[in-house]
Amino acid sequence: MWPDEFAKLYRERGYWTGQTLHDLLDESARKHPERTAIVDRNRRITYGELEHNVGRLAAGLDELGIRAGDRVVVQLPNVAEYFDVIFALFRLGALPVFALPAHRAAEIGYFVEHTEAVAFVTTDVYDGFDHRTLTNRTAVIVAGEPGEGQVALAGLYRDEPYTDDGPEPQDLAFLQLSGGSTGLPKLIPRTHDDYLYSVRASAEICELTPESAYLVVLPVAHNFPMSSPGVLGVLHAGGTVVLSTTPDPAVVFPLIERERVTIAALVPPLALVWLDAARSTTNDLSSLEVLQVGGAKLLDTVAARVRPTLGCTLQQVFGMAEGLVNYTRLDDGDDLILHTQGRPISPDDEVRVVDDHDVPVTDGTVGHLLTRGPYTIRGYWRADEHNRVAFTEDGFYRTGDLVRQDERGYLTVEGRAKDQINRGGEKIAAEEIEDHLLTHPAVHDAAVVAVPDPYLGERSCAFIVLKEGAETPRLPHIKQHLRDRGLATYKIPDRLRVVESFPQTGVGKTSRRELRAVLQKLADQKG
Ligand code: AMP
Ligand code: DBH
Repeated sequence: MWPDEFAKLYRERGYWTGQTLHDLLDESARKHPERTAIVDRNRRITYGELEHNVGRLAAGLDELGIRAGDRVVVQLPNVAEYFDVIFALFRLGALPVFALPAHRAAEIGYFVEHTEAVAFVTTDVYDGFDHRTLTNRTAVIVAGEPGEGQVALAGLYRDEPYTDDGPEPQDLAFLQLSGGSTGLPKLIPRTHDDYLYSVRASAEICELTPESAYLVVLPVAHNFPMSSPGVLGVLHAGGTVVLSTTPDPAVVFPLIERERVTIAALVPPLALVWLDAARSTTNDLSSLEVLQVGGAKLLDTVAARVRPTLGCTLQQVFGMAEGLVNYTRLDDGDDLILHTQGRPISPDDEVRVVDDHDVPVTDGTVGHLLTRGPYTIRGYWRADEHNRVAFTEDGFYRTGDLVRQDERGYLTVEGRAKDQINRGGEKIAAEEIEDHLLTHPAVHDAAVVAVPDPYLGERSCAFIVLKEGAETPRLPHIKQHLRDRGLATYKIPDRLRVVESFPQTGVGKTSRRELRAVLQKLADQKG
């Protein structure tokens, strides 16, 4: 949490306004109850209906025994019920823990145990996978057909809404996930006050209005489509959230035409797919005003195709669930929009670009990005040891990104110093995968690095050293071993390479980081 003098400053400057996330919905429902808040593949829901359903569901969740401060792991695809669930939890002051649909038993089990969750809210079968089987360590609430001993979400809506007091604005609102770089995923504690500031300021930067229609194709619980300005920004502005369970242009382009979508958020690989498909589409995409691209570095050559092909403004978004979000502004010139990842939301976002010894570098020089500010966390949830390395003593978050800052304050991402693979916006912590690989009986040692990929930007490559005398396992078996351990599919290494031994990386104790750097070169050479 922020030291008192910072909290005081952020309130004085009007960033923290003393609102909760539930107040955001309340306010919009009061202002325009008849406007459409959510459209999904089955339903259209007005602000008035959403508010009403949230109150009724909060009453049912309260009856189940869910209390303020309790953690509830939420894993839902892009469906309207997601909004009932998260706002009902906000209403109670219970904390959603935002899992992604791609997560499997390894991740969900960890979230449930680490957060001591009182419930897991999920779907029945989605994308061919049965989510009801992911954990039996807590109460399972299913949006759909529940399994034995599980609770149907649909049965939890009471006639009368919940009326007790809600949480305080300075309270934690939820736990968001970090892509991370160490063994186990870290959880990011965000307060109502700090998150709402980033949402309101983002809605303004992106010029959202009640006429805005925002298309969600990325997983709705991810921090980018949630808050930059995301679904919360749209609900704050009184616009319409249009949910799609697929990013496929064959489905989504007709949806853009039908709903007159004005703004959409993509990761770079999807931007490429859309740009290619747009050349031959018969759909009318002329309602699109802004295409946001973020989550991973967008190539200049792809950036340059957005306006000519889609006829809309590109907005680059460089953000992180830990806080800091940078945007190119809609009226910036092409020099900024095509070649930078934007500048911070807030005049009080403090950005430091430093060398390996934390000494600031001069403008235009590449260095490590450190940041602190009114919506950037001061520590991960229950992770004291990790926090000592992930934050400076004076509270700056070490992003692990290598950036350049120009004299106007705009940032360009030049690389990364953290042990992470950014697979088209999906982050993979090298150490987490290595730890899983080491559980295979034939594996003596493992190191996971990124390899360049023309479509995803990066893919993952695992180098393994076999145990002496171990029979060489077939590589598909090793991948299967990781799947059997319940690892999300995007974390399964794209490539596996068996090597005799790992290179020596200097004197004394082998540094994992140096080792990965050496293997990275090997991977780059051989492609
Ligand atoms: P996370 O901390 O898991 O929320 O992931 C945030 C990270 O994603 C950042 O620290 C960057 O490494 C990466 N990232 C997000 N947006 C961009 C972008 N526009 N360009 C390059 N990297 C990005
Ligand atoms: O990658 C991210 O985590 C991200 C990207 C853009 C993010 O959290 C955000 C905007 O808010």
